[in-house]
Amino acid sequence: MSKIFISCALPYANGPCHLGHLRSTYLPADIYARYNRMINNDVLLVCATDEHGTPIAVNADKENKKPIEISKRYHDMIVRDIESCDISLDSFTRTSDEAHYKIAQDFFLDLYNKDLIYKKNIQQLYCEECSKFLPDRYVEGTCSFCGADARGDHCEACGRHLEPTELDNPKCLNCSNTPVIKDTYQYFFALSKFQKDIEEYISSNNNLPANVKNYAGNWLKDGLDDWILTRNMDWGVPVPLDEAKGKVIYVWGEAFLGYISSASQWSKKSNEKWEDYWNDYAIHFIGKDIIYHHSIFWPALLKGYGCKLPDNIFAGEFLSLEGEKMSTSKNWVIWINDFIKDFDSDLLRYYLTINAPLNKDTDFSWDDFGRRVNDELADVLGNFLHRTFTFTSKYFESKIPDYTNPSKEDKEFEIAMDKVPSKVGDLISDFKFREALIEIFKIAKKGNKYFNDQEPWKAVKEDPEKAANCIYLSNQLSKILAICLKPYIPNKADEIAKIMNLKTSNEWKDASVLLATGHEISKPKPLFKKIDEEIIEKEKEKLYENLKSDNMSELISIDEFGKVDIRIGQIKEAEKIKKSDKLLKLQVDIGEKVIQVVAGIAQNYEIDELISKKVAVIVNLEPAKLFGTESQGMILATDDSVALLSPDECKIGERIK
Ligand code: B3M
Ligand code: ZN
Repeated sequence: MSKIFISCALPYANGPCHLGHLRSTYLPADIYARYNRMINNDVLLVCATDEHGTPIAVNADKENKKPIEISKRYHDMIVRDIESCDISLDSFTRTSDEAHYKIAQDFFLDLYNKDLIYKKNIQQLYCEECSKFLPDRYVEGTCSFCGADARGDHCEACGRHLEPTELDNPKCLNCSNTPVIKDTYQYFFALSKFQKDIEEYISSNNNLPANVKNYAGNWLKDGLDDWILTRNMDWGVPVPLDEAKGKVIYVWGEAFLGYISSASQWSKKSNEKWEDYWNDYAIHFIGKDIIYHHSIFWPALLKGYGCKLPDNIFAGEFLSLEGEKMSTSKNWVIWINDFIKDFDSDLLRYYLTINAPLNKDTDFSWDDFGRRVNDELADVLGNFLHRTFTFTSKYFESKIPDYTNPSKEDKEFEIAMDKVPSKVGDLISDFKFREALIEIFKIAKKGNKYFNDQEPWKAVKEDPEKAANCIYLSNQLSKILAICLKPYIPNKADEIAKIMNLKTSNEWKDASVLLATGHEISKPKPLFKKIDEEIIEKEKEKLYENLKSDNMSELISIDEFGKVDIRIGQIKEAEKIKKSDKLLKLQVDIGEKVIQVVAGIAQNYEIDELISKKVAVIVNLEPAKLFGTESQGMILATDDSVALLSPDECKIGERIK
């Protein structure tokens, strides 16, 4: 038995969890943890909420609350979300815990005493109105390289780090005044000293998957720069030096220690040493956007401290939604809590795993979700189990029948299913979670075919031995399924085990222990219901409605509301937008040109009815993309009707004041 330290990236306590978090991080970590427990490895699965950083502090300011109130609110929601998806964490703590502060400060001091953290004079933006320096998100402006809106010292659009002088028109987020550049100092981590070590770590570690190696390799090529490790602000872990009043450790400089502080709080309770787990095998499950932090920055910090580096880093790629990038600010997202209200978490766990391998970007689509639940969970898996169990109870008094004189087909089927547990196990060990699940479904499909071919409903009268063999083997496979599915869909797997009265289904090796003839099963019940198309349609509508009603204004930014330019336009063409029940793509003549506008009016008008109608349209908007379709304007509409104007009332292109 070996010990395994597994961590999930720490979610920011700045919002609840959505499907993206689940797919890239928690679910794969949980599948891996559950499987390893089943093969009797000793697993420690840890996580915590990441509670510092400027976004949380800025949100607190906005709501006139303390940051800890905000982070507590979201911590509680995240706990709820994670529990509702059965992520089997051993410890889930907070980076605002006292234990975390102590560990993070000791770690900082250790590196400081080794001169790996040093003080340096720099210039930063300072708001004279608010009498404070403006770290990260506390300042907004435009990037002097690409002209995009940028926050703090980083431009999201071009990905550049920005020096204070490289942010044009900077404004204090709090008071909108223009900050000045002022001398100050911060502490830096001597990351550049670790170039060789990290190169060696990345190139010699054969566990690391290709995406991690590639990303890390690219950054290493450019040479590592020292990292600024502190900020002037109140919210965070204070820099543990008397001279550094008013400074905190940068959130990324202490968040990693959350893995350790979570584990050490677990140690206190369990009286076991988390270090034993870390030293045996440590793996981080993360999203691909934080590969840099985990493959370079964190190993360098650990190296500096003198600690063993993680054995593996597993980075899940992104999940999009209905073909578009997820965006919490635009509410283009499915929150776990909303999903769980309508569907079993196991359905979600299944879909997010089978949908694509983790090392590929993938998409959540409601239609595809419905299809997979119906065609795969219900028709393949559910059908096989249900017919096996009902047949057992109907014709064999709910008892596993004898297995005698197996036919060629029986033997072939038996051999095929015997191989499944080890094949699936090997794939999971190799992080091929989807491929392993596909193997499970392949054998369930085979089971259905075997059952059909044996025709036990006929055989039971004509050739009872044949029927008995079929039901015997089908039950053996059902048991294998109950066990092999457990890392993926733990609740459903337990339901199968319950129907089968399995005494042991917690260990992988149970899959290879045969059910004895005469073993009695319980009354069967259908395990997977099909989802009606109507329900899927409703979910889709909800998604688009939420986007439209609450967040249209964020999709389309008008420079200043007073300058809005409304013109009379005439609809020339209209067509439906795929995947949407409400949106139409319109070509609107506004006099000097024809513009394309996306409008959510499909339920209220027939397409024909709209052609050549005049409408009021805002024309000076930045083009926005709605579901892959560019919109260059916005039709003025009330809740359910577009402002259609009678033809002779006004001229095309005329401006409405
Ligand atoms: N809190 C979340 C993220 O960037 C960030 C992870 C910290 S892991 C130490 O996805
Ligand atoms: Zn200010």
